[in-house]
Amino acid sequence: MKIGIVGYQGSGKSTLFEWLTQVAPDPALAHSSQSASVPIPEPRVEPLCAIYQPKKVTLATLDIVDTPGLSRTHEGNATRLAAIREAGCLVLVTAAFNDQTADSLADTSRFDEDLLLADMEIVARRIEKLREQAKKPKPNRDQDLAEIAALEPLLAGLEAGKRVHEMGLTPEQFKATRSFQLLTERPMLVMVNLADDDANPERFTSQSTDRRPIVAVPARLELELSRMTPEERAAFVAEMGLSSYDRGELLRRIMDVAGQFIYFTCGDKEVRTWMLRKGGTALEAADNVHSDLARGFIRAETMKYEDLVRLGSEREIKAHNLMRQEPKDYVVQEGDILHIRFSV
Ligand SMILES: Nc1nc2c(ncn2[C@@H]2O[C@H](COP(=O)(O)OP(=O)(O)OP(=O)(O)O)[C@@H](O)[C@H]2O)c(=O)[nH]1
Ligand SMILES: [Mg+2]
Repeated sequence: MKIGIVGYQGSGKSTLFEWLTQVAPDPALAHSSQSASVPIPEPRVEPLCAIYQPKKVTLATLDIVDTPGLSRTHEGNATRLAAIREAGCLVLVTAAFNDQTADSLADTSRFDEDLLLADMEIVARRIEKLREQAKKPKPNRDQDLAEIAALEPLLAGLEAGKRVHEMGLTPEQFKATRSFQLLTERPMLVMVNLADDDANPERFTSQSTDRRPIVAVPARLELELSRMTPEERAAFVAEMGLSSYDRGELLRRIMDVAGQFIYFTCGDKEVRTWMLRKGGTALEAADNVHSDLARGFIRAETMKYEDLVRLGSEREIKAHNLMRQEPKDYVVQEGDILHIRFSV
């Protein structure tokens, strides 16, 4: 899953990128984009390792992409927006340091508008082209008219300020817009980038809703803290009376906003976390691990993380009848541990 870090110039995107990925941004790539793959820290892995004693632990990853900042004058933004289109989820960084506090949530609506305008332009152009085509009698004219009928309400929604993600798409609209990579189709998390000494992040986070999730983090401070040894960090945080934000927690929040969750595969060889879209099935989970497992899928032996850790072993899980046999179309739940049974 690709996560695009987006925002206006100088809002702290590269700072956030470096903190999250621990990879220093290459200045030579400042005008295009730069990505790094980050394992998502998972606190439940340690108790699982105590049970399975695996040789290896592997964590699911997010691909974090640092993108060039948009200009507030709109000049040159089209090419910058192109760098965002690949991302499945956006993290919008807005600056609340250096006296930019007052403006930082207004920036989210401004940024929304920039994305909405870009989407409107694409959809409007397509409708116009279809209307031109439909003037002439031609074999697939009905198809063109159907596409116009699908796209018009979408355009009206965009014009009313609704993001595609919020509206949802009908199957016809999905088909008609698939190749456009519309920008407002992606879920978005707002990250308010706080000054080092900001003592009142609640004024931002209290405005967080499901529709518009908001976190507030002092990215530069967190980056500096992440460069210290744990002892130095603890001393510094205590001395300055800071509360430091957990990097893993932010990565998991991003994953959640991106519509993904964690499930596990466990054995004495490997304990591993995997990411799946919410609503994903056992067959998709199997395919994630290996396409052979999906092709030869028989069933998924499934238990809950909490049950396993409470009971301490798979033997106890079975003794309590808590190992379920699930079919292909079982909707995998957050925290499920799967053993995929398959034939070759
Ligand atoms: N005080 C403060 N300064 C910050 C913070 N985050 C970033 N900065 C500073 O703001 C400047 C811009 O930060 P970057 O991370 O390069 O911003 P950017 O969004 O990547 O900028 P562009 O890529 O040019 O659009 C740098 O001088 C940072 O040190 C923060 O949380 N607090
Ligand atoms: Mg940058």
